[in-house]
Amino acid sequence: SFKAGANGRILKKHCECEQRCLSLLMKDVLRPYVPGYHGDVEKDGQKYNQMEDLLAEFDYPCVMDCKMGVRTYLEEELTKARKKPSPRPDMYQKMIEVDPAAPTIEENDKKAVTKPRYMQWRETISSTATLGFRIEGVKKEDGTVNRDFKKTKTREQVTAAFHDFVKGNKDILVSVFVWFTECASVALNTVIGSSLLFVHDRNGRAKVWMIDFGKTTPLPEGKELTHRASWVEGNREDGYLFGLDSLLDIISSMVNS
Ligand code: 4IP
Ligand code: ADP
Ligand code: MN
Repeated sequence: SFKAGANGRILKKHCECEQRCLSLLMKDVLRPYVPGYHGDVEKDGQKYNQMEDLLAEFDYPCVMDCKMGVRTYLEEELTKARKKPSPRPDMYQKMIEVDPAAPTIEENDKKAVTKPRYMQWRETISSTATLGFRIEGVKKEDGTVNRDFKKTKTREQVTAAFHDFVKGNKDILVSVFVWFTECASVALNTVIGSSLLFVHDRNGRAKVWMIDFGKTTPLPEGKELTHRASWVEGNREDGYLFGLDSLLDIISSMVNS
């Protein structure tokens, strides 16, 4: 869903929700921590959001994508799946590739699962449900990609993956994070499926950005989230700060050991 754009920009398949969010973020205190947004463009009949290529300033970058939060799907998707379940054979296939014993008898009969069922299963086999974030993928400086983190679940497994990513250079991990916790703009949205993108390179440059706002939605007027409270259906909590807390805790123990 990405395309190279002009002058150090990239094009991501257009999404109304992400456009709204990126536009607001351009006027927000979080502005330095998100890709610069340059409006939408149309190319070959497809609409795109145009944004800053975060890797442009790096020399042979290593990249890690951590998906934040305890929940990775919208409450609306849950409501929809309940009212009018749409079977997802593709998600059933992805499920049995990881664990043939995961589907229920009924799911095996249908060779399909619902989206929330698949997403919840992904949350519990990874660190999402317990730590409030998970590693989605890592790209090394030689361009090789590792997306084999679906069962990276325990604090020890996550720490080992971080270690491997920074290759022992712990300084890389320190450069971040004071900004986020007190940020009102976060309080006013449910942030689902958004990632932190960690980047470092051979010159020792290191940075972290927030990306992927395709499922970040405004709260009803007057409602605010803690981003730390447990999610129960209807309260819209996302566990974003719960995840950030545990991520910071893991990083601090790595830095101090
Ligand atoms: C994917 O599952 C990811 O969760 C996608 O989120 C999600 O897209 C897909 O849902 C789901 O199939 P795997 O990572 O296990 O393959 P992301 O793109 O952020 O990684 P959404 O649209 O929910 O963000 P579908 O419904 O698009 O297939
Ligand atoms: P999707 O909504 O399809 O999941 P994301 O926004 O999460 O897409 O981006 C997918 C991947 O693309 C990220 O893990 C990251 O490696 C890369 N990426 C996303 N945005 C940028 C950007 N602005 N600059 C450079 N790389 C990016
Ligand atoms: Mn996404």
